[in-house]
Amino acid sequence: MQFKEQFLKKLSSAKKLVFFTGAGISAESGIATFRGADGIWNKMKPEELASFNAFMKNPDLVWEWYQHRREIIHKVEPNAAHLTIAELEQYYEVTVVTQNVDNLHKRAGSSLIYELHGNIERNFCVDCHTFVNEQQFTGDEVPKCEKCGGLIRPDVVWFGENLPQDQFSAGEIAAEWSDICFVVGTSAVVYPAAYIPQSAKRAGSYLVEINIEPTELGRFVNYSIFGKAGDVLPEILKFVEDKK
Ligand code: BJW
Ligand code: ZN
Repeated sequence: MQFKEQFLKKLSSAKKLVFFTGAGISAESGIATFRGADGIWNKMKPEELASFNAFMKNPDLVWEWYQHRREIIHKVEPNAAHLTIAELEQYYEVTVVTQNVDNLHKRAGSSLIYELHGNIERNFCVDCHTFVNEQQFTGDEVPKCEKCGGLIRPDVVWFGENLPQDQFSAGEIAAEWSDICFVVGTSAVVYPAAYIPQSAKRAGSYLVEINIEPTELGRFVNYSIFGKAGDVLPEILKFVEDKK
C-alpha cells in the first residue's frame, strides 16, 4: 500500500494520535453497520428502535433487539483494526474516541477510550438510575428494577438524548491536542459526535480518514485513504515499526 509522503512525514514526527471510530471498524468482526448497503437502518427504522419514546412504547421489542446484538457481540472478536490501534500505544500516546457501543476496543487492549454513545454491556433503571449487571438477565422480555420496579434499559445514547458530557469533552480535547486524528469507519453524519474531527482539524491536527467509501467529511480532511480499516491500519503500523 502506497501512502502520501506528507502523511508519512506527519507519522514520523507525531507524538499524539487520536482514533475517532464508528461502526465500520467493527464490520470486519461481523457486526453490522447502521447505514450503507447492509446497514441496520435499511431494515429497521431508527425512530422505532433507537429513541426513548420507542423504548417506552414497545420496551420488549427494543430490549429484544439489544439482547440480539449483545449475543452477536459476545460471539465475535476484535479485528486487525482494533488490535493495531492497541499496538500503536508502543509508539505513540493513543486515545480512542469511539461512537461504538460494542466494547471491542477495550477487548483489543486499548487503554484510553472515550465512549460517546455508551456501552451495550451496561444497563440502568429508567426510574431510579441504578446500574444493573447484564449477567442477571434471561429471556427477551425487558427486565424490571429490583429496587423500584422501573424498566431496565441499555446504557447507550439514543436519538434526542444527550451524550455523556465527560466523555464528549475529554474526547474533543484529546482530538484538539492530537498531532494526527484518524477518522475510521464512520459516515460522520451523527451529531454532536461528528463535530469532534472538525474541532481537531480547526485546532491544527492532521485529519486522516480511513473508509471504504467517500463520506461527508471527505472534503474536509487532509488525507482520505480508501480501504478496509483491517487492511489499512496494519500497513500503517508496518511503516511505523520499520521506521522506529
Ligand atoms: C468501513 C468498513 C471497513 C464499512 N473499513 N470503513 C446537528 C445536525 C443535524 C442533526 C443533529 C444535530 N445535532 C443533533 C442532531 C440530531 C441527531 C443526529 O445527529 N441526527 C442525524 C443522524 C440527522 N443527534 C442526536 O439525537 C444525538 N443527541 C443529541 O444531539 O442530543 C441533544 C438533544 C437533546 C434533546 C433533544 C434534541 C437534541 C444523539 C445521537 C445518538 C446516536 N445513537 C446511535 C445508536 C447508539 C446505540 C446503539 O448502538 O444502538 O449511535 S445511532 C448510530 O449512528 C450509532 C452510531 O454510533 C452512530 C454513527 O454511526 P456510524 O458509526 O458512523 O456508522 P454508519 O453505519 O453510519 O457508518 C459506517 C461507515 O463505515 C460507513 O461510512 C462505511 O462506508 C464504513 N465502513 N465497512 C472502513 N471495513
Ligand atoms: Zn429502579
